[in-house]
Amino acid sequence: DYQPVPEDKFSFGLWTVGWRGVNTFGAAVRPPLDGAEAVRRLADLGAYGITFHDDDLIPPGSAAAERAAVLKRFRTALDDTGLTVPMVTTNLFSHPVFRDGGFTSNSRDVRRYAIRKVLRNIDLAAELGARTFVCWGGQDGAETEAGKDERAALDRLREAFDLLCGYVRDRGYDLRFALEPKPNEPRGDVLLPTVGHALAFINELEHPEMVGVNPEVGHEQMAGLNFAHGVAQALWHGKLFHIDLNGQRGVKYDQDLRFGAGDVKEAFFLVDLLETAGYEGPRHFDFKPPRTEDMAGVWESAAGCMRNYLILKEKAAAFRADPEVAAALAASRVPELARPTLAPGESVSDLLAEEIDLDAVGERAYHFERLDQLATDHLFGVR
Ligand code: 3MF
Ligand code: MG
Ligand code: MG
Ligand code: MG
Repeated sequence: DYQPVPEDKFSFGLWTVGWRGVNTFGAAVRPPLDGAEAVRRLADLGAYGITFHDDDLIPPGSAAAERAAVLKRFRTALDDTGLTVPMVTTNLFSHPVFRDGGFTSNSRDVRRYAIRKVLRNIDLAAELGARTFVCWGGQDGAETEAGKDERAALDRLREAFDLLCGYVRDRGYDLRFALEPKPNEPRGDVLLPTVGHALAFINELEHPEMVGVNPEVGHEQMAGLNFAHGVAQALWHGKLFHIDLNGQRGVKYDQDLRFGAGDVKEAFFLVDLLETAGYEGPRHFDFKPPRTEDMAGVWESAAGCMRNYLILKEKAAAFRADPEVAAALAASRVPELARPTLAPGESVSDLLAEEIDLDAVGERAYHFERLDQLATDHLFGVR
């Protein structure tokens, strides 16, 4: 049971199952994972897609022949398994040239190189049929205020996205961009720290319709924010182009736990939201199997991400179908919020003419605790 199938649209970054466990204080603990091997293993587990940074798949500095050979092996594995590449992304953070960022490095030659690197990768994304191109600008940030002109950085970021959107249009690619916000790490402060910042930035672009967000569970939680609320707002703006699912425990370093580990209750309401709000994109896992694991543990961890999603999906559906929950929702006046505050044809004068019994309405309770306990009972499996 809870066996994933391609229709569930689960996808994984090659850099997740391929993470060798290097951290700030520790060396690699696992061997490199070949891209074609990852494709076969993920397909066996029931996933439908694999995503990658250019450098995850093709070792940086590869000669043209080597690049072609790697791609051929990867494509063969895709063809053999039916796994897709729904999203591609670019590494603008590992190489030392990106120590002050990519699109917003103070160095103009680095910015030009970053855009070039992305343009080449966009061609590859289109070639592989990807529909979403994620951009995470992890080194675009600062540790100091004096060293970075924030407003100029936003100008350069806008310049980069206007250029990239123009390129995609010129080439006629069916590709949209998704910005991935993160508050900090690796930089002390990262540009576009939250979903809200990213949504506001998108409005300033020449082609805002081509750009959305790729929120990550742990990233919003690192800022102390409610991830389900952030995703709800992205959906409300029609901007949830992609999503990075994982687990995080509170405001600390980016843990990238498997999905379901971390804040389980928020995960429950996130799945409830995705499954009821009409999100049709990939359920993409961006996690890091802990360095305590060997390769067998990596595949256990990957399977756990999908298993937990499917369990939560079942629990959330049961919560929504429960008549007692329906009654509790009504008692909490949840459906009433969907009613416009003014009825059709009413005007401000109707509103001004109205009286409210402040004493009586002030005594009204909302019974959210009972409702929330019903959700918790479903989550705990006792209903
Ligand atoms: C870092 C991330 C990134 C992005 C990736 C895709 C390395 O915290 O989450 O993973 O998801 O670059 O754009
Ligand atoms: Mg992350
Ligand atoms: Mg993370
Ligand atoms: Mg991510």
